[in-house]
Amino acid sequence: MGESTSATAMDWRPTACILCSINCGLEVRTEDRSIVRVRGDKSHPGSQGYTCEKGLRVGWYQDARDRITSPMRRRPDGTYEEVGWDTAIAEVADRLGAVRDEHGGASIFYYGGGGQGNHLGGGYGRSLRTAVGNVYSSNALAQEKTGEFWVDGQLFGANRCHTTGDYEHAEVAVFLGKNPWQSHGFPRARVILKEIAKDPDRALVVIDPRRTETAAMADYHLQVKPGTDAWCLGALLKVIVEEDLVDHAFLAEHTVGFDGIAAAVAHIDVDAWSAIAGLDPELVRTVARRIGNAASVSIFEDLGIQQAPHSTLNSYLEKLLFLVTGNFGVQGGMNLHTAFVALFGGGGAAEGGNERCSPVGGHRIISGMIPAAAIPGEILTDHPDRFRAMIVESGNPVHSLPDSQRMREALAALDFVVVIDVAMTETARCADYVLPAASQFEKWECTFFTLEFPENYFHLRRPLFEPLAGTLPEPEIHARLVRALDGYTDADLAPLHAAAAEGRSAYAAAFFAAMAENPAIGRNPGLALYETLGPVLGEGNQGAAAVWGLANICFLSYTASVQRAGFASPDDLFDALLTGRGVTFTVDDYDETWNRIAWDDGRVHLVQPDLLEELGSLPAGGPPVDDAFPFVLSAGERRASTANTIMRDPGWMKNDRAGALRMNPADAARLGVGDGDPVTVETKRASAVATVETTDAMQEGHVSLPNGRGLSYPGGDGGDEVHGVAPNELTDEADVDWLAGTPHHKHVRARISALVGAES
Ligand SMILES: Nc1nc2c(c(=O)[nH]1)N[C@H]1C(S)=C(S)[C@@H](COP(=O)(O)OP(=O)(O)OC[C@H]3O[C@@H](n4cnc5c(=O)[nH]c(N)nc54)[C@H](O)[C@@H]3O)O[C@H]1N2
Ligand SMILES: Nc1nc2c(c(=O)[nH]1)N[C@H]1C(S)=C(S)[C@@H](COP(=O)(O)OP(=O)(O)OC[C@H]3O[C@@H](n4cnc5c(=O)[nH]c(N)nc54)[C@H](O)[C@@H]3O)O[C@H]1N2
Ligand code: SF4
Ligand SMILES: [Mo]
Repeated sequence: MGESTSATAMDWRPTACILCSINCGLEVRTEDRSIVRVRGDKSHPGSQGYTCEKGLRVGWYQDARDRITSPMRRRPDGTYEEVGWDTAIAEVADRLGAVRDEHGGASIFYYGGGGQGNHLGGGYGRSLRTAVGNVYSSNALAQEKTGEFWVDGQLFGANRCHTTGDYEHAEVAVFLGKNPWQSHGFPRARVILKEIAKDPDRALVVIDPRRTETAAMADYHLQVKPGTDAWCLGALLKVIVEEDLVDHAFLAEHTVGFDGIAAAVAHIDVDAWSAIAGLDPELVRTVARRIGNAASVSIFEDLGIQQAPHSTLNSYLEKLLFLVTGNFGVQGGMNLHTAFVALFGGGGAAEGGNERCSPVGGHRIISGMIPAAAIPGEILTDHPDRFRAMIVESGNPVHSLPDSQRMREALAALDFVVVIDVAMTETARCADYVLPAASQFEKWECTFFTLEFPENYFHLRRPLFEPLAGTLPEPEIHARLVRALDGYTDADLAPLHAAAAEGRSAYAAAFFAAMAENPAIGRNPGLALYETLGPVLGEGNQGAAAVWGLANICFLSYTASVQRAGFASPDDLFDALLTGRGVTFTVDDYDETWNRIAWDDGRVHLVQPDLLEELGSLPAGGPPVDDAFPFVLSAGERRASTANTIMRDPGWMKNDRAGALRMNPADAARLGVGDGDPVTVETKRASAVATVETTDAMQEGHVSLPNGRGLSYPGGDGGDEVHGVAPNELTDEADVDWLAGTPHHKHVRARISALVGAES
């Protein structure tokens, strides 16, 4: 291309992929306001140059043609008009203030705070929540992971005790309702999967009703019938106990309650339970022995069990499997990791918490989150404590939560809704005001998905571009709203401005003193940093300021681990992060896991009576069948061209734009349809038209649709184009786990029929 080498080297700028929780480090080249070239960043400690095909296409996010470039206000007729920022801030603050003053801050609900690539804005949003007196909140984690967090809180004492696998070293890696080939979930997933698959001394186990890309590589594929994991896991545990494959030394030293577990699985008939799960009992025994005899086992549980029947019980049985075999706190096994910022925590059996309930339905609040599926029920009622207003920040609940129709009704019933987003999303179209955010490449940004062990990584990204004209980064939006709502004044900030001018150590002293002494600062630490430390970080760096505070908390929480990573002080860590490259912020020994247990006795408490009771009363014939709806629809499969609703421009997809309904050829033959044919998919809530793709990777009776389809995007003729089925038009808010309220998105009962003649 005729450029000099040095110019080329300078042109590649560090950033990260924003399409899944792994956030692979990228190096990109830009032109004007676009990302034009992408490659993996070899210097990133987690991804080490790795990307999947999606990361290379991340420019489609930055170039989206549906960005909002002005605050939008809804007119009485439902259309939107552009208003200036000063007007929007004044009116949004006014309306939130009015709801707060009339009904109390507890009536203002907060949803979201970030997607797969952006948590910093939600961090700054804490101040807005404080200013309006917000009490109740939720986000996407409360429709997938809260059951698992609750189980962690029981076993280890606190919900923050999150287990992570060590797939790089595991002799046996088990993927339970998880297809890492497509969905990742751990760094360099495809590389590591291939390594395990080709090593004769290691084994890959996949538990999935579908022959996924991962299952096709596996040594053992337990191809369960959809919704029968509790039986499959119960049978595996029974074999391990019955054949004495448990690690007695480990159990004696580190756990309490194993006798209770042995008693609870005694009734399990391995042959019968395997049959219910559609499995050969000999294969179940073989896999149990492989797990029981391995030097190390790591297990990844994900949506295939978390969004399916017996969700929380499944999480519990999964953890018992690695615990009774002693695969915890060891290399290649499961461990408790650090967190740059606690993305979830708040509760656990040893620390109280998990005791609060939602104000209307009395739903269990886990790690501070109301079950996301319960939100409409907290609004569509005349209960005096119902939610009256909602702030949505970087979330698309109308599209992503069960029963989109009900969610739209709920938003319409509120006194006030404000959405902060980059696009006029399905949710934004239900708001009174939409505030346009700068994109994730137009501001300092990061995620708090710091879930690795023994080395853990954090990546603070520099902006690649100025904010698009008319948009603002979230800290600026929050700072303006908080000022309008009386959060703090210039007088509160003056001493911090003065200290910031003197340097970092004077600033630190002044900041921590102000936090303790001045409630206006104590309520708004992130924004106070943004306003006072931010300006001295250098031109364009203001948005990084709150991370200085977070680096201090991280250093205090994990001092030895941060020091082992080579940082002698919080400022050392912060300065490393300001380079905009991924950083290893903690280094641990496997033993460190034991220091992280929250129970006073330092042991794992194995018995959870409610879940053992659920295990004991599983229906003898397996999950109920509904003859009116003979298919099980998994609504929301991860594929090569899905990325939640982050990519709105259909142009980013290389294939499968319509988001095919995958189906076994025998089912298709019975229905008289073939590849590319339209069918009607009906559930008890709604019906939709989908396009068939036949594949023997699906078992009979099981069909699947991808996640993230059915988005509106401006088409060529000025109108909106929609590609594929929005999965939650078909789901029901009532189909949820009894304990955690997680929805059964992977297990939606459906009826399918061929669309013939004029209709098609
Ligand atoms: N390409 C891509 N990657 C992504 C995302 C994306 O949108 N696209 N999203 C990211 C997000 S937010 C998440 S949470 C993760 C989710 O990652 P995964 O959980 O891996 O994703 P899914 O494909 O939804 O579900 C996993 C598997 O569950 C299986 N399954 C369905 N029913 C059952 C059942 O009854 N039992 C069992 N055992 N399995 C069942 C499905 O066949 C599927 O293979 O992916 C992340 N990564
Ligand atoms: N039926 C079914 N439903 C599902 C799933 C399923 O498998 N099946 N999967 C579920 C899962 S696991 C998840 S995690 C959720 C995900 O669903 P959501 O949490 O709703 O999130 P995302 O689709 O990731 O989109 C986040 C929002 O952030 C916006 N955004 C992007 N960049 C920025 C920014 O810089 N600032 C701001 N303010 N906004 C920005 C995007 O436009 C989008 O509206 O979906 C869930 N829904
Ligand atoms: S989608 Fe995930 S695995 Fe793929 S490049 Fe992006 S962050 Fe990496
Ligand atoms: Mo997710």
